[in-house]
Amino acid sequence: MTQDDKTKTLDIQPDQGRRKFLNTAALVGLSGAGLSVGLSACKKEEAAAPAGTATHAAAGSAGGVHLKPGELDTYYGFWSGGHTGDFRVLGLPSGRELLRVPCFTPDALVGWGITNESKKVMGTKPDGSLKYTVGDTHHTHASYKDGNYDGRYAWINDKINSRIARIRLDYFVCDKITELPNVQGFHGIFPDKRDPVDRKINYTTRVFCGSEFSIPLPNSGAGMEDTKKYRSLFSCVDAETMEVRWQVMIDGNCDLVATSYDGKLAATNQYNTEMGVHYEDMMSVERDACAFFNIARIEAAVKAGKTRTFGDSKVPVVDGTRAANSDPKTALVAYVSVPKNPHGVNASPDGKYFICAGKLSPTATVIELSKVLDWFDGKLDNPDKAIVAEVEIGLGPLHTAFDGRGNAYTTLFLDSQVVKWNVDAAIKFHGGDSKAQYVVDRLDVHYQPGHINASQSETQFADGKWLAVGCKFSKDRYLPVGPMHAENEQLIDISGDKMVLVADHPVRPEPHDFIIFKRDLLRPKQVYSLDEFPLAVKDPKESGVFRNGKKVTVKITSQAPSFSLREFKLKVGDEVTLILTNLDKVEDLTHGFAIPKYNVNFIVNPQETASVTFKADKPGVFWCYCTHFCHALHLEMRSRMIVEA
Ligand code: CUK
Ligand code: CUA
Ligand code: CA
Repeated sequence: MTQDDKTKTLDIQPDQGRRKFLNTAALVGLSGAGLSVGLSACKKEEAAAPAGTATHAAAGSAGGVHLKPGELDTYYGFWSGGHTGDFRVLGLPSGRELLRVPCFTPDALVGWGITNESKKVMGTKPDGSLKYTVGDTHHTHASYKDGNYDGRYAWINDKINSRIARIRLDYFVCDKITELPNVQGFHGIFPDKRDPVDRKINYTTRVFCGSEFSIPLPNSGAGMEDTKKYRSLFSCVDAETMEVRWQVMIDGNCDLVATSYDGKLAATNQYNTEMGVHYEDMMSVERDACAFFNIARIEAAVKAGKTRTFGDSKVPVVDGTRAANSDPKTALVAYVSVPKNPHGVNASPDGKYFICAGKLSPTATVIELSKVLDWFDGKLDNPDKAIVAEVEIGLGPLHTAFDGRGNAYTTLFLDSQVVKWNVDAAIKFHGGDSKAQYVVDRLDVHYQPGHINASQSETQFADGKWLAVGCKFSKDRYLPVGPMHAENEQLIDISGDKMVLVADHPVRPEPHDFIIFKRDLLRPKQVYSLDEFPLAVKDPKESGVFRNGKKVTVKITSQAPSFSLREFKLKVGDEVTLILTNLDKVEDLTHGFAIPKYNVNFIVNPQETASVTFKADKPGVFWCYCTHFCHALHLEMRSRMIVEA
């Protein structure tokens, strides 16, 4: 042990006290949630598998996390930003943040929410202002082909205003946002992996969206006290058009979403089958559910017109409630019962199982997908018989990742641990083999982990190298910077039998979910194509001020270190649309365009075009300047906007 490691061990000591304190506090908060059972159960197990205390002293074989200057990461990580409303790109294993892609909320760096192009994607009110300026991103997943990521798109949810955004992965920009009708609290999201009927379609064509909060349908002021009639809809969005194809009305709520590799099933875990409106109502029964959607049957029902609509929405809605789906031969939805207030449903990379984490139950439930299909085929009399394991793993299980070697890794929020457990052994244990040791390892994390994911875990090519854990509390892990703490994304080497904690990465609050995949699955473009932009000013000679009464169009190009117009003249009262094309073709040569006192700033990347519209309401001279350092004469790169009274 080196001196450094000793210090590290000493540093860890005080955290034991904090760990206990927070656990006790959390347990008191949840008294009556049936957790005492879990506590004693876990104590027993700890003797067999003591909590991991490994530090970086015992590195596994996945490789170092410290990259030398100039070295590139071997994995991409896509992270949600939480209520910053963005999508983030990290390099792994270094943990370096490479990019934030603004989606739902304005971003001052690129001018998202300022340019006309971004406002069109975000959505505007009749007066041209943004419809929404807040967002809350939780879950991001990418498009599939042949069971692996194909590098076309990623999608991300906005929980606050129930919007889904698509990110084009050639340019890493958000190109479409759709607001889901008649839902609130859009939370879980997952693309399908192939078509359930047309077997030639072996790639993503649909994205499924769960809605966490139940509301009156339609939510237009009637029936607000009749809470038993509140409903949630499960939505299917077309991956290409981004239009909502159909929705399913269900009993209970949706939380997270998973999809099967054969395209036949999607599922959402439900923590509020009680359909309660207060938290004590939501945790009043011992078992909730995981609802399985039979995609082919739902699409057939939509085609056959067995649908209805709510309010102004034209989206067809099929009936997925329990009462309408008791006959397996015609059912669109199967409700598999799982313990109390589950959180997280994750598909194993072998395509066989979905795993629901218990949250208020110290268990994980393993559901075999072929058996769910058997129920739909009338070969199984009860969908609950698709449960092949339900085993205790620790307190507050939330999300699960996989290593492709048969092991699952589940976050334990209350225990502040990750538990590694073997799925086959859990199935054996559940089947009566009391000697089956399914818990393989436990590791302390810092602290209160939520999401977890492993490299390639959400594909059929899970490679079992890296595990990242999103810890909701960082407490003493970083220099204090006042009351708000960074979140702590921890990196764990899972290439060996024991998990080894190798790095802490601070992140700005507050990401939830993320995915990690090999870098060669993406080939982003470094320069735009002028043809992407209908308004492109393709030649500096096209620049100028074009007047049509009060409507004025200003066309400008940029080529370091100058703008094509050294000055341009406007009159007070003009309604101005300014179009800027960056004609530089050199990689990384970005220009900015700021107009003082007019609240305008945006960037144009190589060969990109962007436009802004504003009213010339102040007379004077305004030095429009380049905000993005581009050249030795960057400071001199300006254009004089002259507004005449
Ligand atoms: S939820 Cu955040 S830790 Cu929105 Cu995915 Cu589980
Ligand atoms: Cu152009 Cu700085
Ligand atoms: Ca419940």
